Order: sequence, then structure tokens, then C-alpha cells
Amino acid sequence: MFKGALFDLDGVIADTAILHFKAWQQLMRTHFKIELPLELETKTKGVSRNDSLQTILNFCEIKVSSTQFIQLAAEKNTIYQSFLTELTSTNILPGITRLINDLRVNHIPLALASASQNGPLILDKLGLRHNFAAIEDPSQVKHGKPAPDIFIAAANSLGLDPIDCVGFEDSIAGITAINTSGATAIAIGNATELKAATIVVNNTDKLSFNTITTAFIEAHK
Ligand code: G16
Ligand code: MG
Repeated sequence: MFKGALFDLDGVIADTAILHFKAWQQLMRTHFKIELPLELETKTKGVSRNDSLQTILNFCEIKVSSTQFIQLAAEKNTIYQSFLTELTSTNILPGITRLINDLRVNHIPLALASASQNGPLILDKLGLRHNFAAIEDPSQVKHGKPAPDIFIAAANSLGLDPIDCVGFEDSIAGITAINTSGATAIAIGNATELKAATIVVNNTDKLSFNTITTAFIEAHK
């Protein structure tokens, strides 16, 4: 039986993943009159703010000074945070509240392993923060996703080895990070895109305690 649950935030707990991309689109439209294609959403999902900006600039073949880079990253966050002002518990994805309750009943502690520096703010707005025994600060880990650092740190904060944990993710970078950490990867999203996970469900509503237990057993066969 698994002993801990490691959660990604955007796209797993809350429907905020698309807001990150909308903020990037607004930024690039304003400064460069460029309309970002949707394929960039997959490439920036789960990836840190600076790495996402670099990916977008490379894709658009734009070079900026280090000062402008810092300004663009900060402005994207201002746009993103303006979208978050409206956030309430209605933005919790389907089935997540039930899953958190099931984990509590089964005495499984929760840790947040999000790449987002807005994690604590978002958990507060959703009214979910008290459910988390640990919230990792992504600025304190050496390497961002797809490196395993934040999932290892999250498991260790619960006093656990990642091998005894399950991790939930909606991004390719995040699934790689969970797999490398040794935890059991449970993916939410496109089965082809996220095929490296132990199981993939197409919607958070399908994340039952039984499904997760079965996945953990499967990964440890
Ligand atoms: C999230 C998003 C990414 C975003 C990153 C950093 O990660 O998926 O798109 O770039 O956080 O967010 P911020 O700019 O708020 O620090 P996760 O790991 O929760 O999916
Ligand atoms: Mg995510």
C-alpha cells in the first residue's frame, strides 16, 4: 500500500493550466504581435516560468536581453495573477475533493509538488491548503521538472521515500519527473501523450482510491 500522495497543481487540482497559456498568449501578442499556437501549451505545461519563456522565445526565434527576459517573465506573472483574482473552490477539478477526503480517511498524507510559485496562493483561494502536510517551494529545488527533484523533496517532507508514494500529473515533464523519482505516476489527460505513466485517466473524476491502489500494486509487481 502506498504511504503518501504527491500532487501537481495546475491541471490536476485546479483548472488553471489553460490560464498559464492564456497569459503567455497575451504577453506575446502585446509585445511581439505573435499568436502562439496551442502546441506550445503541451511544451510549457509543468515547466517553470523561466523555462517556459525560453521555450516560447526559441519557438518564435526571438532573442531578448537578460533584463527584458526578467521583465517579460514578471509581466506574464502579473497577467496570470490577474486571472487568479476570480478563483474560488468552484475551480477545483471534478473528483478532487472526494479524492482528498478518501486519502484522509485512509491516513495518506498529501504534499504539493507544483512547479508554480503561485501554489500556496491558489491553494488558499481554493480553500484546500489545510489538507497538505507539505508544500514544496519550487524555487528551492535545484532542477525543475522534468528533473525529479520536486517529487523527491515532496516525499521526503512527508518523511517518506518516493518509492512509497503515488504522484499525480497532467504534463509530460511531470510524468518524467515522477517516474525518475521512483514514485508511481498517475496521469490525467491524453493517453498517448502521457503513456509513460503507470495509468492514465482522461478526467480527474476517474481518480478513485481503488484505481490508485491498483496502479501502485501494478507498478510494484
Ligand atoms: C505550473 C504550470 C506551468 C507554469 C509553472 C510555473 O506547473 O503547469 O505552465 O509555467 O507552474 O508557474 P508560475 O509562473 O506560477 O510559477 P504545475 O507543476 O503546477 O503544473
Ligand atoms: Mg500541471
